[in-house]
Amino acid sequence: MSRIIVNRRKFLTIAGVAASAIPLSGCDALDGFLSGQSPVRDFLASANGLTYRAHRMLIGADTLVPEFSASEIRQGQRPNGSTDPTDEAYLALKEKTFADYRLTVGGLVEKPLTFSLDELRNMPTRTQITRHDCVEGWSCIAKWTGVPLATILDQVKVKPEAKFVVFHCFDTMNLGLSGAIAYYESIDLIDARHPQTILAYGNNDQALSIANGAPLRVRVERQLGYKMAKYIKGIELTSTLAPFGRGKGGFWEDLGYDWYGGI
Ligand SMILES: Nc1nc2c(c(=O)[nH]1)N[C@H]1C(S)=C(S)[C@@H](COP(=O)(O)O)O[C@H]1N2
Ligand SMILES: [Mo]
Repeated sequence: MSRIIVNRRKFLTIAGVAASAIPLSGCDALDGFLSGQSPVRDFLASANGLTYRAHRMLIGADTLVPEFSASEIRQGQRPNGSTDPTDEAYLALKEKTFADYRLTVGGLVEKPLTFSLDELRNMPTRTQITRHDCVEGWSCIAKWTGVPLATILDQVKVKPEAKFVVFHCFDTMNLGLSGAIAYYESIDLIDARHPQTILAYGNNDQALSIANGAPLRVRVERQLGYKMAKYIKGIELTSTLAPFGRGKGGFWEDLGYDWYGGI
């Protein structure tokens, strides 16, 4: 396989070399971020930020992850995390097989919009067979079908001050400490506009199952599984992650995971 698989530790070593060899100002993709608000600069100065920066320098903004052939799909996508949300709003939609589902897209956009599942299915489609890597140590190759997130972003017209896409989910997690907390995630606009970043409604030639995130989940193929929000209720464009959850950009990030879960 031609893909260079670099584990995170090794990557940080390479990152160190790259960081000394390549002046940061030489990276166009990051210029917008560096000139932006200080939380972004603070993040870039952190260890997690180093991984992010290194990824962005070593791997082009549009570099694709490998795609596989159908014969390499060995099993159904292994469900993980929430697999059967019991939240009221979700159950109401599920009862009508998601006929009333509307994806809301708002925040720093010129044209907030909602989309029904039929509308999403009638938009340009992308199908890809990719490998999902969960931080817990398992991988799974599966076929995903959906609409490129970039297509949605173009329709709502993202304002120039937006830096991140936040995914709000229906499911709440109950780890027993602070009660129910809604799952959420966030990615930057580079990953959001990456050609393989899709809002998936199909998996292995079937409608996306409830266990795998029905009716809509995101695929962010260059990052780890926890970044790929399932049960998406809404999408919000924002310039800062501070107002969401505990401010770290995601449910697991608030509990200590890296915001940039690069593989
Ligand atoms: N809304 C929501 N999204 C989620 C999770 C979750 O619990 N809730 N778990 C994450 C984790 S850790 C993984 S590995 C993948 C699992 O996706 P799958 O069930 O389709 O394998 O979803 C991610 N997205
Ligand atoms: Mo995961």
